Amino acid sequence: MTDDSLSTDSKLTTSKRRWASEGRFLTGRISRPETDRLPPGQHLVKNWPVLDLGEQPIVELESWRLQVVGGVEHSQSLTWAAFMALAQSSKISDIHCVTTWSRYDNKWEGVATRDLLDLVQPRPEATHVMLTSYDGYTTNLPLADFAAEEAILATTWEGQPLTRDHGGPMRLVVPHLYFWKSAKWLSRIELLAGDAAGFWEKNGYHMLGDPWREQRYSDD
Ligand SMILES: Nc1nc2c(c(=O)[nH]1)N[C@H]1C(S)=C(S)[C@@H](COP(=O)(O)O)O[C@H]1N2
Ligand SMILES: [Mo]
Repeated sequence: MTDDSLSTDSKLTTSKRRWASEGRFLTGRISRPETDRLPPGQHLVKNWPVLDLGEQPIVELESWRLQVVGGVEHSQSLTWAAFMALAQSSKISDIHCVTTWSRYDNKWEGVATRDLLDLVQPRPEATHVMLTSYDGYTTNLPLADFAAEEAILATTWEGQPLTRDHGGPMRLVVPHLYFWKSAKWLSRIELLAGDAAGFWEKNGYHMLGDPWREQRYSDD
């Protein structure tokens, strides 16, 4: 490899190297054996239930925007075309809903949250993320969890465009947390210097929501 090729990719890899050196997004999680795949208190479903506040917004691609703001070097207001021009990834993951259903092996395509973070460059003080959606829903999570390897801003499910009832045209999927953290119809990602409660978190749900530790309610 020449010095030239090192410098051309440096813009994209700088933040990754910095995060790696800080150990910033290392959550210490390891892959689990198949027998230990279902978190405590969960049961398996084959269908995919729809859960939301009841209003499923119609978001036209022409007017769709994804804002990334707050503790970032390069805030964004991405059009659909700009979003689809970002590196596209594919992930397969399990869903764990706090209402006790889990669904295995969901195939998602979209933009890995890490690739979006490479674009915006989080500032050192950013520790948490607040997500806001087109239906007014909000939810919060630590930046390290938002940046997890499996986390994706999904535009397809099982090879088909994400349907409106499941959050189309784009939703977040953070599979290692309860599914209420996976905002449907996502419109805004704000990086914060501390934690703040979103909709369900203000209504008694856990600030983190780790299914493996059964963090359903704020006192769990
Ligand atoms: N914008 C938005 N996102 C949301 C919700 C919501 O009401 N509005 N509900 C959350 C909850 S509680 C769950 S369990 C999942 C359900 O996603 P699904 O309907 O695709 O199964 O979406 C989450 N994301
Ligand atoms: Mo939920």
